[in-house]
Amino acid sequence: MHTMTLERPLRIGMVCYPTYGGSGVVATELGKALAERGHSVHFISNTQPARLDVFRENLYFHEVSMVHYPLFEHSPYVLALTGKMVEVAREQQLDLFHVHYAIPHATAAHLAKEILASQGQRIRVVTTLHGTDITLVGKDPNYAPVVSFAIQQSDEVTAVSEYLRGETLRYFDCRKDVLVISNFVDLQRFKPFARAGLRERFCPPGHRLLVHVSNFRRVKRIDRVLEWYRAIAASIPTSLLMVGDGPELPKAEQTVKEWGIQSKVHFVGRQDPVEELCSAADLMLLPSETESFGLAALEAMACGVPVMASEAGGLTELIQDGINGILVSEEGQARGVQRAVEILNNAELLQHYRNAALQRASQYNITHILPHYESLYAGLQVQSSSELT
Ligand code: GMT
Repeated sequence: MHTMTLERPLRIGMVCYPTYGGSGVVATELGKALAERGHSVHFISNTQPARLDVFRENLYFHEVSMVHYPLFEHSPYVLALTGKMVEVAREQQLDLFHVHYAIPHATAAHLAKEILASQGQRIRVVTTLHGTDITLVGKDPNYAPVVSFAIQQSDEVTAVSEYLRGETLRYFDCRKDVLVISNFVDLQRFKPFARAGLRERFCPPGHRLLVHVSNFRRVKRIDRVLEWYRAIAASIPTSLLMVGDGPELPKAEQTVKEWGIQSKVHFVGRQDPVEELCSAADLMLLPSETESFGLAALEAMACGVPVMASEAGGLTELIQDGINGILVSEEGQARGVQRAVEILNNAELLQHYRNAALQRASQYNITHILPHYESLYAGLQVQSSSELT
């Protein structure tokens, strides 16, 4: 990639969902890294993002407050967000909005940009597509034309994997290219931990420990996590750590009760930081129906944990089958389980996979990825100044 250098630190409005979902995490970690590089980063969201620490230099949070009125069955968040974006852009003299997840953030950015232009302020918009905003929700015929338009109107659009770029160009009328800037991990934070006694809390001596981390939505196929676990545990003594929560959690808890495996499957809810929990495990299970990137897999790999995942979407770009993980096709479920058992049964082979996972994760260090975003911003800065001359 050709890189450009910024003329000066920027004032950036970072718009994202605040929850534990991957897009909010990526936005927050990116914002924190940009702030350390001297840029002023103003987060705009309905609640403070989970991983954001606003007491750090150059980081700010602006809460979107909703207007409730009896006429509204659903309060119009997009309008409240747009209003807040306009206010922050004006008061902080922002150079650009970087919005994460197209729906509705890219639409709000376009509206805010037009409002600001009508008041004489020029602002740029970068939209980062994360996955379900394209592959699931965005494709819905109710949303698709709006997403297409918001993509067209953004000054730059990025996707977190080649797979997602392909899906975006295939399903949407983009009228522009989509740049791939892959997700990243902070290796200073995500690294192998060995917290005394932690593994033993979840698995007796001699057991292998599997882990799953997600927001327990249908796309994560929690039922398949349990099926994989049960099949593996039939061949080798194994326990399972389930981290996170979401709509599919009650059903999963019920299944575990029905199967009578409560003593071996541990639901620990949302946990941040997850690096210590991941580090305690031998293998992560991620049988998602689709995954534009699979940030949870990368974070596990950075902790030295290989990943058994479905052969789907961006997971096939991150995980190298037979080297640092296992990719399981729809037809290859039994074979996938058999390979997992082989690895878990062989300490030397498992260590080999662990080392390879660490090595793979090091290629996604935030320090390698951040310059790509800065270069993108620099390109916009150059365009803006050349338009003025
Ligand atoms: O599905 C999630 O875990 C949340 C969702 C989001 O946008 O909040 O995640 C998507 O974005 C992540 C960060 O870019 C990716 O790592 C996930 O693969 C992607 N999820 C899906 O594509 C299902």
